[in-house]
Amino acid sequence: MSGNEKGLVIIPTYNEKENIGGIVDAILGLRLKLDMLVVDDNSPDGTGTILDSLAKERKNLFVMHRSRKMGLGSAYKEGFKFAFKNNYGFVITMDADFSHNPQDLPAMVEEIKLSEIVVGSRYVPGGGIRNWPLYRLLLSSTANKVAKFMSGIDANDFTSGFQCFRTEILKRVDLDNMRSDGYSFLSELKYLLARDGGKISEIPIMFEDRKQGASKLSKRTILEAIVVVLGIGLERFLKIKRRAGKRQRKE
Ligand SMILES: Nc1nc2c(ncn2[C@@H]2O[C@H](COP(=O)(O)OP(=O)(O)O)[C@@H](O)[C@H]2O)c(=O)[nH]1
Ligand SMILES: [Mg+2]
Repeated sequence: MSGNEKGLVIIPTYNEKENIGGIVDAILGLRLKLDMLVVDDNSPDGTGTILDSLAKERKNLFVMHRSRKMGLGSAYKEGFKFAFKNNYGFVITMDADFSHNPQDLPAMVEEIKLSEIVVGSRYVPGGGIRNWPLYRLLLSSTANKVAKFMSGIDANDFTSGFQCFRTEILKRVDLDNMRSDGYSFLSELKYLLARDGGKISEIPIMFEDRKQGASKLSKRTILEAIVVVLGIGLERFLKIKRRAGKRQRKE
């Protein structure tokens, strides 16, 4: 890749007024070659209005306003399309609530020079999670282990929302026909890319639960995401079994 290439950080927001100013400045303050696109779903707490005034003074910040809460996955899709249209070399997905530490961005930007997909991973040595309730820890780590085993894909954090993709590789995915629009979108995306030969490289991150504002994810959504991860693993697992069965019958 050329060293002059620009990346786009995409952040979806819903009611993040306590975090948004801080995260925008923490990212732009790194002085990396990064623009930011925040996709706000008409947050009732006024996050969108704050963003508009921030964008007036920051030429690297773009804001997309949607009319209602439409889910994380669809926000990312819109962000990816913006990146295609504006010829960014790579995109990074991140949360607004500081669970993903902006200080990890320099390592990610370095790594994407050598890889197609970089995942900020909580489940590699050096990575981890701080302050999550036990049930979320258990659900997340188990789902990720099972997904790795069943999918045969050498990655340890399918559900991580902190990741970086080369734009070229994202263009190969049929975004409009993906099955998930919500939280599970990112797991499905990583699976589809890796299944088609995309190389995932992981860097360790410490995920910290938000200090301000509330999580937007209900227990139901979290469970749904885990079911999708397991479904992905299972689909592949069954295909391998079926193929093995056919081979045996031939012999
Ligand atoms: N645009 C948009 N952003 C969302 C939506 N749901 C969650 N978010 C944002 O997605 C990120 C992750 O959500 P969060 O509630 O922190 O999830 P958790 O950390 O897994 O509990 C945050 O930046 C949220 O503001 C949504 O429906 N639309
Ligand atoms: Mg969060």
